[in-house]
Amino acid sequence: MTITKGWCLLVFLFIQLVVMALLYREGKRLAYFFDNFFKNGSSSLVFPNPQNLSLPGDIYANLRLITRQHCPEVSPYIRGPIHIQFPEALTLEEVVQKTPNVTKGGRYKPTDCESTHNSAIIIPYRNREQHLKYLLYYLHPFLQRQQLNYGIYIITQSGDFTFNRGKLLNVGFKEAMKDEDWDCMLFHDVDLIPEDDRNLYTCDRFPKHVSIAIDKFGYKLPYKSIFGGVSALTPEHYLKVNGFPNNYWGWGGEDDDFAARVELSGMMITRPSFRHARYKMIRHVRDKGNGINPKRFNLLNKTEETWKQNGINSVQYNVISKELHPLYTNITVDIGTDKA
Ligand code: BGN
Repeated sequence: MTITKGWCLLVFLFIQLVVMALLYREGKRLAYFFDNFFKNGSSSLVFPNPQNLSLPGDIYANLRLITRQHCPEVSPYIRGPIHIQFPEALTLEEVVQKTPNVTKGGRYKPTDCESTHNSAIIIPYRNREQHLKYLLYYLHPFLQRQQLNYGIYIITQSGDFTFNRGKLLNVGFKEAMKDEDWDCMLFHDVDLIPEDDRNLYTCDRFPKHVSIAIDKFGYKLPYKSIFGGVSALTPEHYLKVNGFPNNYWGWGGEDDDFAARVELSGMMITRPSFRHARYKMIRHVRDKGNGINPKRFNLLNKTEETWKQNGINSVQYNVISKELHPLYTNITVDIGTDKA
């Protein structure tokens, strides 16, 4: 009896010793694991392929697979200035070949970490194949080096009626938001190629004017309140300004109206660094079907009275097709004419 009690005590003490030794040895690794787990939160839980798990092997390797790290605040792939050229012989098929990792519809997610940014690029479009080819060629690697989750949407105006950039952007916003919970929308002209990947395609606290230094304008703002080219807004910003006006047919003014809406809704426009937000504009003659809009001055005079009724809350259109191309999603849309 006494011997049994003594043995029990001895075994108990031995087990305690082993547990303490294990805890001491493993403590740091456990602390590191839980630290990361709580920092990353449950949103970074991923479900790995069971075949990759080594059971009953190293529990830490398995835990690392399950809790994927968030991408770092500053991407290690950012390089700075990009040398832009427009090789005439380049074809869209070659651009597709040179752009691996993009999934159908022009989507991408970093493979080595969990991105905290979901950016949709919305490009109003009609008959600009050459420009689109160059933009895709430079934009995909640019966005991937920034470690973003992203999708590229081309919003194509059907028919021959005068182009309407603002209305197409409203369509782009609505249609892209049906696909995914994007947290930043980049409204992007097809002829602007970013020249430096430190120009982050993410959103700020207020609407951001991004294309502030364009070669065509000597890398300076042509006027202080300009808001055209490339802008970045969260869905909340976009709804707050009621999107773009739907009734600017032809070139000019819709971006100035958009800038006025930012002010009228009590926000301000932010701008990135002039050193980073540099663009090359692809030279072209003015398109047929996008003549200067003579009504733009009159329309701009009325923004204050009209902005709350005319915008994302009143846009009407018919989607003709939605095609998932290898490098972009193309939404072709009938947006009517200025009569209807
Ligand atoms: C402005 C246009 C913008 C255009 C920029 C840059 C107008 C409205 C009359 C004040 N605005 O003059 O739409 O983005 O030039 O090209 O024409």
